[in-house]
Amino acid sequence: MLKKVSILTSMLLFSATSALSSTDLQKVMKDRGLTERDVLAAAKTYVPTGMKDEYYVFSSGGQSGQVIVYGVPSMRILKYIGVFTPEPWQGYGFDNESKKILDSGKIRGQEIKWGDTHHPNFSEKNGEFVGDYLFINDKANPRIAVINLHDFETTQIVVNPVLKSTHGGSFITPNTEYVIDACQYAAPLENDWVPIEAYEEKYRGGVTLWKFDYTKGQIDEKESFTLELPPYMQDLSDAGKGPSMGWAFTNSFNSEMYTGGIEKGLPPFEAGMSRNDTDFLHLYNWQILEKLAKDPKNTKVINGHRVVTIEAAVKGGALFLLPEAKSPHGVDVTPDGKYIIIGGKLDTHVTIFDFAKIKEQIDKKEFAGKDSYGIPILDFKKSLHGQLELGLGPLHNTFDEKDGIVYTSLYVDSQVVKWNFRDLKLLDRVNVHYNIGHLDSMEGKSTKPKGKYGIALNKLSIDRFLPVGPLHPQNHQLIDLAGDKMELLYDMPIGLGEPHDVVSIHASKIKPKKTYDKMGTNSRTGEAHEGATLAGQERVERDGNKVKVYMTAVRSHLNPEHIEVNKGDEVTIYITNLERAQDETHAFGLSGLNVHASVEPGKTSSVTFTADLEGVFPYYCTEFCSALHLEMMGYLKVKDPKKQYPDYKAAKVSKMTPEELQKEYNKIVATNKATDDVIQSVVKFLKEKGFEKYPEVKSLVTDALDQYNKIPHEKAKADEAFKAGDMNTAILWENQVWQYMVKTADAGLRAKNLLAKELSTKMSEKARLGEEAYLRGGCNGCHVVGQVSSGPDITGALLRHENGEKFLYNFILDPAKYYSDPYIDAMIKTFNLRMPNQNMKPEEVKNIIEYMKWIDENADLQ
Ligand code: RUQ
Ligand code: CUA
Repeated sequence: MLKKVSILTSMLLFSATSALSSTDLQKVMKDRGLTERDVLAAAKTYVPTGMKDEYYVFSSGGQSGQVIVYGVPSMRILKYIGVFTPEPWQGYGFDNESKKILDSGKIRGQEIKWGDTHHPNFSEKNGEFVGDYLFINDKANPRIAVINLHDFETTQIVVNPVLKSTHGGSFITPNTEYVIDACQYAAPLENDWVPIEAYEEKYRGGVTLWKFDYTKGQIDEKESFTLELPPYMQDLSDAGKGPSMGWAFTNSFNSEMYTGGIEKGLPPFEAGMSRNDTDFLHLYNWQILEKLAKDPKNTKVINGHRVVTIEAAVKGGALFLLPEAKSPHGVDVTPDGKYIIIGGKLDTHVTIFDFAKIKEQIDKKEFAGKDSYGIPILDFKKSLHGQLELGLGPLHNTFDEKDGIVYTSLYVDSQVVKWNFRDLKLLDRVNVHYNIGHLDSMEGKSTKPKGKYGIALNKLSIDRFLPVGPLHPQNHQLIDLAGDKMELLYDMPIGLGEPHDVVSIHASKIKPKKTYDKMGTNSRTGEAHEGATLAGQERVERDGNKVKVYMTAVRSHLNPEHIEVNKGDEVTIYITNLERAQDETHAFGLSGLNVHASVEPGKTSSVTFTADLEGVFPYYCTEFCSALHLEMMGYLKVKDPKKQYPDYKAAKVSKMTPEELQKEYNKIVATNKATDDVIQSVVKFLKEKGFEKYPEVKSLVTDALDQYNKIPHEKAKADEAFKAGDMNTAILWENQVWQYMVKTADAGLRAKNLLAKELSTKMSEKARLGEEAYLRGGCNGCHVVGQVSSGPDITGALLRHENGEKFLYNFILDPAKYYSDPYIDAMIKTFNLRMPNQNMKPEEVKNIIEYMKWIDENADLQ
């Protein structure tokens, strides 16, 4: 028995197409065991084919050292960006340009092959997100990376010169002045050996303030500096804004300065570090520190890097401590910059500090005391806005568009709690699965949060997905934040590392390039590549044992196709992708030599290797770029100059009689003529419709013409061979002419379709449903739009009969009734076929007629 159609289901159905009956939906629900709530959640997250998501989410890829990009609400993964580790698809870590970036992430000369990416953050203006750059930190190997969001490529990695591990990064000041990266595990700032007994004296924490040059899109290492801090094990950070602009906040979890020693029978770190009731929030003013850092009196230079001493920072009024509940974790400044919310792993409360109260104590120099390093300690009670009991293990916070609303993750309770940070009222809670760390609402960490959707980053997924062995994926859950009550919508397994944190941004704020505008761009620098090679400039240059190959890639060949080098040569291959059409990526893979590069349209990539093995190594384009992609290949031949090789005759083509050759020649010449006719008709269409006004169409046409303009050159070679009586060579060159024609036609037809799409009138909803019904009914089996096939062309069909609309309506509903109508009878005789009854519903037929009207409207675009 089917369940009674409830109001919700019938509402859903009411707005659905007439073709979808209530029984269809109910049957699916029943077969798949879905509740109404499930169906509603699906409707909220489903993004139909061809439609796009509203938000981008950038997630850290955890130990993969990458960044994962996905869309909300669909949770569809869009890209993995190679950051701290090689990513073969993108050639990241394989081509010279990206190797240079990865090499700058070496630590004391040591190559690091993994990362522990933690906190991604966008560039900001007035605390609002700007989709120009993304920053991300590596906790394990203290590094910060800059990703350019105009092509989603990593363009810089900097290594922290003094801290040995960092966690509180990468947090951005409101106008992207600085990227903040705070220490995690205290260690000597120098690279020396220091016994643990000297912990208080010699081990140090710190916060590095990386200066960002916005126009260059680069961290300026020389202008960057570190604030020395006590070895309190600093943790997360956040930058002040509005009234707290200029300040930044970092908490810590080892005010005890406990040093562990489980192997010596001492209580472990965890026992000693959670002994005190309070730890310290560090408050520091980067605007003052920036000035202090300019005076050598205030700094010591360690490993070539300026470190502002604790003493100088205290003296300059730039550093304070504030007790916070023991073992805190997240610290988040509210969007208005007025409050600072602290989560405590071992506390059931969140603590909310009022910045105005903090500032008052600082201004009046009223302190509760000093720590053993001389840093003034502010009064806990006097700084407090309030505390609120939320549940077990509050960690992180994210904000809503509605004033005062904040969402907090509860690690131990596996919940998200909604509350108000102004009046400290608890509003709602929802269970998540399981053990949530960070969470994010849309643009929730900016000064203008959008709320709407939330993402829970759950550390454990336990039983939520098909099992894949003892190492489980993590679970990102999508939560609907739009209403008063939070609703869990969707589970997404993340099978790549432990993603710690995400940031989200409205899709309209990210404007990536579709291709590189300047042919021969070095994508990592954005400048012209030294090895940029245009069509006709392909060559091999040799200088001693250094061989440079200037190669181009265009559908569907690499040029050159044969490279001969000697054993021991150092070979550099520059590959330029000459395409201008978007998504026409080529790639260069060399078998057996660990060489790979991805070359997007307009880009030049280079690879360098020593040819120390003799042999024949095929290379090919690794992206399925075109019908003749498999033919996009070549050979690298490495010869040992010390060896003698036998002589071989060039491969002979099969022995054909002169008559057979002539026949083949005639055939290919005729094919070329026919193909050229198609090309000319496309060209005529494009010109008549003014293709130049549409940039994307224009770039396709430029690509097509590039291919077409190669034809006379090859044709001349064919004609010359023909004249000389070398039929075989003439046929080969005619075939190459055909190759260029096919590619011209391919790009030309794509341009034509794109232009037709640009110019065609918008389809009404009814016409769209009509097209659906037309395809579903299999009408396209006999009728082709714009062409007579096994049935008449449907273009103009409405005009071919008096009172055509009404006539067709009745005819489609019951064709047999009209078989003897003189017009239909004539059609039946012409096509020797009768149109069968497709059992269409009246509504569907009406829609099909709307679709046919749309076809007629756009008939000149066919
Ligand atoms: S931290 S799960 Cu490494 Cu951002 Cu709190
Ligand atoms: Cu180019 Cu495959």
